[in-house]
Amino acid sequence: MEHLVYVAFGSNLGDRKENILRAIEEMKKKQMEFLRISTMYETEPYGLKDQPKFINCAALIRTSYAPMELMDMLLDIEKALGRVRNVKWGPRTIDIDILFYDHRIINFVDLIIPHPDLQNREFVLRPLAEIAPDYIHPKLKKSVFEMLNEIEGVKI
Ligand code: PH2
Ligand code: MG
Ligand code: MG
Repeated sequence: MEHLVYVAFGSNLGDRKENILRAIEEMKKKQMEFLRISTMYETEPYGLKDQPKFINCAALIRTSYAPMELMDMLLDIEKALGRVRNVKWGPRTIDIDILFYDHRIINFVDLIIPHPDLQNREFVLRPLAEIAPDYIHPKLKKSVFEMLNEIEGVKI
């Protein structure tokens, strides 16, 4: 079975664009097919503010991995690219998050999909709006475009 999955990339250490491009290459080697990739954006740090600026982008992939399997592979790729986890929300060479997995709602202990904070994150919604403005959040029942407009405070 093939699945459509939206993922978000973030990096704020080292060569940030190169880190994201390398993550994409590693994912391609593991049977994740890229259907769309957004522009890369430089963004102000969200949450923990005292850290370098990020590069963020989003992509749509097609894969046959189950959600947990996919998450494990993405964590392995993060490790292979030198990610060390210490500070929550702190600086990282690469972060790969699953935003949406088909239209499913998943609440495992260590994997929640849709990503639970995506509706509050402009650095996720702006690139996502380039590649999936009409995708409807399966829990909030709002499109990516609507969610982005809400946090921007922009009237349609
Ligand atoms: N990721 C975080 C915390 N803050 N800020 C920006 N701009 N971009 C990120 O990818 C990011 C963040 C934790 O995942
Ligand atoms: Mg993240
Ligand atoms: Mg993550």
